[in-house]
Amino acid sequence: MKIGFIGLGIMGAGMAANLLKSGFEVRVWNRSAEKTIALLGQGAVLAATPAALAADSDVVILCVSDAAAVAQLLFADQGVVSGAQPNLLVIDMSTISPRDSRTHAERLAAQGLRMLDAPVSGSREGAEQGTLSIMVGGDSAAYEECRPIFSAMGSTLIHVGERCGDGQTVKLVNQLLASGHTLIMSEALLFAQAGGVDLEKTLAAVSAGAAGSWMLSNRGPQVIRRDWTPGFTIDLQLKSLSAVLSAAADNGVPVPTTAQLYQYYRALQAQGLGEEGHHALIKALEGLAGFTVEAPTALQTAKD
Ligand code: NA7
Repeated sequence: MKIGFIGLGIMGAGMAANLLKSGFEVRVWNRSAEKTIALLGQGAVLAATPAALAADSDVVILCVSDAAAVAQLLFADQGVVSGAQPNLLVIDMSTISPRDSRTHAERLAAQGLRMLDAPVSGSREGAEQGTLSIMVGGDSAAYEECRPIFSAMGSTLIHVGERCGDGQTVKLVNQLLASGHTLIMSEALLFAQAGGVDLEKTLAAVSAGAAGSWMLSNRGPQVIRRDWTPGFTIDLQLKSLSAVLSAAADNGVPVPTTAQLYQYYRALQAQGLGEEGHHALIKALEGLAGFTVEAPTALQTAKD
C-alpha cells in the first residue's frame, strides 16, 4: 500500500517515521516544507501538492491542527480530492469535532472516496515510539484493510464504531480525562508545595499507587522542573476542549469541569503561552495561589 502523509508536526513527524520503519512507501507533504527534510533522509518521497500526493497514494493520512485545515487540504484547489484515484481511502488522524468529521466523510463519499477518522493519544513520546492509542471510526472492512498501517504507529488499536466521527467522540473523552488529570495534578502539587514537603519525593511516593496516572508520571516531573516543552500544546488542548463543549451541547450533557478547564486554558493562551505544553495549566492555578511550584534542585539550578 502506498501511503501519502500530510501534516508533519509534533505528532505527524514521528508517525510518518514509524510508517517508513515498517517498510511502507511514504509520500509526504507539509505546509512548511522544512519539516519534510528529516523524513526525506529516512526514505520518504516529497510531493509538490496534496493533489500530487493523493494521485500517487492508495491511502492518504492527515494529521493537522483543526477542522478548517482538514477541509482546506481535502477540498481546496490542489487538495487531496482534486488528485485522488478512485477508491482512495482518507484517514484523518487530526483531532476535530465528531460533527466536522462526519461532514468531511459525507463530502468525500459524494466524490466516491472513503474515510476513516482515527485520532490518537500518547503525545510526542507515543508518536515517536509507535505506542499511540488509535481510536478508529468508520466502516469495519476499511479498518481491517488499514490495520497494518495503524499497527506501525500504535500499540492500542480500537475500532470504536461504524460511523465516521465515532473515533473523534472517543478522542474527546480522552481529552476530557487528560485535562482533568492535569488540573488535579496541578492542584495536588501546589498543595504539596504549600505543605512544605519535597516534590520529587511526593511524586515518587504517590505515582505508583491508586492516585497515579500517566499525567502524573510523565508531566509531573516536567512541572516541578518548570520544563514546558510540549508533548501537546495549550493551543491544541484549547481546540480539543472547545470541541468537547460543542459536542456536549449537541448531545445535551453537562460538562462543568471541562467548562472551567477551558477558561483556564483560554487565560493562558491570552497571556501568550499557547505554544507551551498543556501541563503549563498549573500556571493558571499558581496565579490564584500567589506562589509557584518548583523542586529544590530546579530552584538551585535557576539561582546558579
Ligand atoms: P502541531 O505540531 O502544531 O502540527 C500541526 C500540523 O498541522 C503541522 O504540520 C501544520 O503545518 C499543519 N497545519 C496546520 N494548519 C494548516 C493548514 N491550514 N494547512 C496545512 N497544514 C496545516 O500539532 P500536533 O502534531 O501536536 O497535532 C496534530 C493533530 O493531532 C492535532 O489535531 C492534535 O489535536 C492531534 P506547519 O508545519 O505549521 O506548516
